Amino acid sequence: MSSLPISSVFNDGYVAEQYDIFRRDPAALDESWRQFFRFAESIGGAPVGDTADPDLLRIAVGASSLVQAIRLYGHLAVQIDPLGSPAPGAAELTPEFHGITDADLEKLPGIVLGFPERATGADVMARLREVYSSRLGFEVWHLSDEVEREWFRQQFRGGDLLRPLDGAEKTALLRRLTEVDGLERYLGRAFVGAKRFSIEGNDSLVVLLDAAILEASTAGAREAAIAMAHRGRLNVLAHVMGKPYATLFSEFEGRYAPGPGTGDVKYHLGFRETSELPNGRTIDLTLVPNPSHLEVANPVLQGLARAHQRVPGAAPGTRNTSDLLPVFIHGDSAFPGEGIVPETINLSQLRGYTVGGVLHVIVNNQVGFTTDPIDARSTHYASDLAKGFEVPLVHVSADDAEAVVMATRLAVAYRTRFGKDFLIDLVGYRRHGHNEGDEPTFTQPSLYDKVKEHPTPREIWAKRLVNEGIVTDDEVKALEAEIFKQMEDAHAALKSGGAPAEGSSEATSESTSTPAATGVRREELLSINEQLLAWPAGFTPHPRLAKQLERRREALNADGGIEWGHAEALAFGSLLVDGTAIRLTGQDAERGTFSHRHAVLHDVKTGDRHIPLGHLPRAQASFEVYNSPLSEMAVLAFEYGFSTAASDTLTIWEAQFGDFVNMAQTVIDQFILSDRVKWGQTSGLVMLLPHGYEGQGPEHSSARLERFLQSAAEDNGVIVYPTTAGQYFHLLRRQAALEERRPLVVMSPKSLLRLPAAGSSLSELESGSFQSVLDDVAMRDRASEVTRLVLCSGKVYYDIVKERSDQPVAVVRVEELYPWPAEQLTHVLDGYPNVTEVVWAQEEPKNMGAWTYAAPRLGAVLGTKLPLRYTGRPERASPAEGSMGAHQKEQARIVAEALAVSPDAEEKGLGGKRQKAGAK
Ligand SMILES: Cc1ncc(C[n+]2csc(CCOP(=O)(O)OP(=O)(O)O)c2C)c(N)n1
Repeated sequence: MSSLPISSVFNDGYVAEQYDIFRRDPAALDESWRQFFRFAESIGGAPVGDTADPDLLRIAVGASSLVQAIRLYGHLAVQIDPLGSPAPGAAELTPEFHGITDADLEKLPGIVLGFPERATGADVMARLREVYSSRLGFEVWHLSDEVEREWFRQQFRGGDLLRPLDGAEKTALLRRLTEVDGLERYLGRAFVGAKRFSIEGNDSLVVLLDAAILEASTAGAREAAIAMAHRGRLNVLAHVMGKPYATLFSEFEGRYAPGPGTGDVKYHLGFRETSELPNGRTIDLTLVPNPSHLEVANPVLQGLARAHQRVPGAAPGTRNTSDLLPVFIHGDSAFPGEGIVPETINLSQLRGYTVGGVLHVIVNNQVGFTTDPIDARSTHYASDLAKGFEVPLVHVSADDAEAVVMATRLAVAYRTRFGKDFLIDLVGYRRHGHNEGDEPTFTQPSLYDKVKEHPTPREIWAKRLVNEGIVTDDEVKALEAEIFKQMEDAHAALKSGGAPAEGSSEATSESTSTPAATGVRREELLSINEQLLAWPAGFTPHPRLAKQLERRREALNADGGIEWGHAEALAFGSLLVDGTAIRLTGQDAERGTFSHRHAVLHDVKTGDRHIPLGHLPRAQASFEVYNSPLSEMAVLAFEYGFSTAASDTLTIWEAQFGDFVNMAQTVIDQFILSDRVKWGQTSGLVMLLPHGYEGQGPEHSSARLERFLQSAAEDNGVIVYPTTAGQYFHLLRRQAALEERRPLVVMSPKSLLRLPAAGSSLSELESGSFQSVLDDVAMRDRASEVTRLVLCSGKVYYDIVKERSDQPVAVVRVEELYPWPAEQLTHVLDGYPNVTEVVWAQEEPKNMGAWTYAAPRLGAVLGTKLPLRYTGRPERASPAEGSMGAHQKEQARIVAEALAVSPDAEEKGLGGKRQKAGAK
């Protein structure tokens, strides 16, 4: 039955017509109109015209706006805080605000408001308040898709997702809460004062995760993956992930150092386990390791999830998003505070990044370390920023474990149905200080007065079940004792020698720089080149671009004709044919910031896209390329996460300019360059960081090579500054072939992209391998004449050799800076027996670039035989000059000094003729 359109009461003319019909032939109208007019007459008036009953209009309009108000603002009246601070409420939630009374509502038939199943307006309001203002606070009407809003309307009208728990579920919940609470109390007693970042106060987080995993599994998921910070992590590890109590206890005793290197604290460690669920299915569970830096593990997990959701053998980008449920667990201070949060949520619906929706949980304990919400955020709820991304939300008290399950069912069902994010704001409290050694009453005395008096979630739930007659007090106590005993037994067994084995504390340090044969047969390269230039019939690329790309045909025949972008395309093509998948992302990565790549072509007539590397006839793996959103931290973390899970894929992230990579410094420090020694995790991620001094100013010159070199240790990555297209070709192919995966940091060029001297020939791609040191071929025949050796890395090489006339100066390039190629350098140096001075030349300032890293290492190579000088920019606070004129002057000086060291430069240099090589 269609319901009466309430808007019609504003439209006198239309209502008059309907009323006319009603008076002539009531059967001609549908039931809602009939009820409306009957009601109107019953209260003694006509609904329209001169005789329209103003009271009727007042009640109908008022009631209908009250309905809307309850839907919209009902969440403000939910008692969400378990510690009892009152819900703010809203004037709009009262009938009086809308000019009506409870008595008016008693008179109004429910059907007038579109609720034929409710007798009166008062019944309608009671029902709405039960849904919107009792246990769950919903915020969903900000969604712009009406299908989604309608779905929520259906659920709220009585959908099964919001059903209460049955008896068995209730007792299972009691056991769970007893385990959660029991573990914290056991740890607190057995390891007094040890940090555990207890879950207490938000115990139902474990209940939430149980429910989410079960619901996702029932909907077909075979995996669930969780990213979370410290709070409650040990409890999640033990109870959701199934990490044995004994392992946990042994970590508390400091007896277990997992991983191959220096390890990490116990509340950062990841875990993987296959779990059997009450629905009879099994599910693979992953808790990703996280660093202290809050919220950064989330985009890492999103990348991992994306990798796990791939469908082997299917078209590029094909994923089964229902296969894996990703869960991000946030803190209530961190969520609104850390910029990585919106950066990550912004990935949610992007084609290169979507994982079919993330379940977000804010573990809202209403305090961040010692900071109150009033100082932590400018919004009412901790979750508010998610609304801007159209994420539906539910606020729920962590004390109401049953409501937590309802919220979770709704969340997982929404994700399953729409493939989008959902957020649960789980509002609890923190029973202890930030950690268990902290005294919370120093800073939150009155809050902790309340906490002290407040029963635990387990006690609340047990009391309810006792009241409902589901369990007895004795059974509650017996359960508690049984669970405590399990922990005692596990601990006793550990003490009596059953400890898990100690992990090794040595990181392996095999060098990754062994040259691999990475050449590709000439015929293969010719064929790939041809295939990349074969656009589909009817496809019209931009004419200028077509011409530019077609030059790649002749380029293969020209000496040094293969430019950087071309070499990259051939490396990618050959890898795809070999069976290595490729994923390339970055800001404007499809075209390439410097317009050198054009991995995606656009039909100038239709706008259609064509990705030549995605259509190689003999490709055995997929090629994916995406322009990223304007982010560095979230997207780099995403690619890192992807790369950890997709070992069959060459995963590449390209920075717009290398300078901007420092926005992602956390990801580099906490994950990319330290994961192996902390967590035994490996990644073969490639970072392309455009670097080089071309006079573009302080923020378009430097990818901060020095920072990567400073972090280089324990074989934790490879750092290169290649100078030819061929070197880049071999480098990419070597990276794909590594058995022991390591991240690869590439100072990649801007001006070399099209510099003829940096181009390579087909023969260079056909054979050979990446060379960590490039000798000066031009001086090979005159090696014995050479008295001065200039060592450098990267683009400055070309600036120097351009100015060299017939001076007896050899310019040798260190192409791989880490691992440091000591042997190769020694070998090259041995070829110049008459060298009397060695210069390290760089265009970066002295406190930046490779100098401080290279100097002591070169010293070791040179020994005391040869002096080592520095030429480059002096120490600077900012990487480069702002004006082109100043840049050119500096650049010319550096080149001149490199070729003929002036007495003045000697003074500035680190090494002088009289100093020992490599000193300082
Ligand atoms: C990026 C970052 N900044 C600061 C910290 C230090 N820190 C650790 S926990 C914490 C409070 C977090 O509060 P909240 O998000 O509410 O989580 P809770 O600890 O209350 O569960 C702070 C400031 C950190 N770990 N990471």
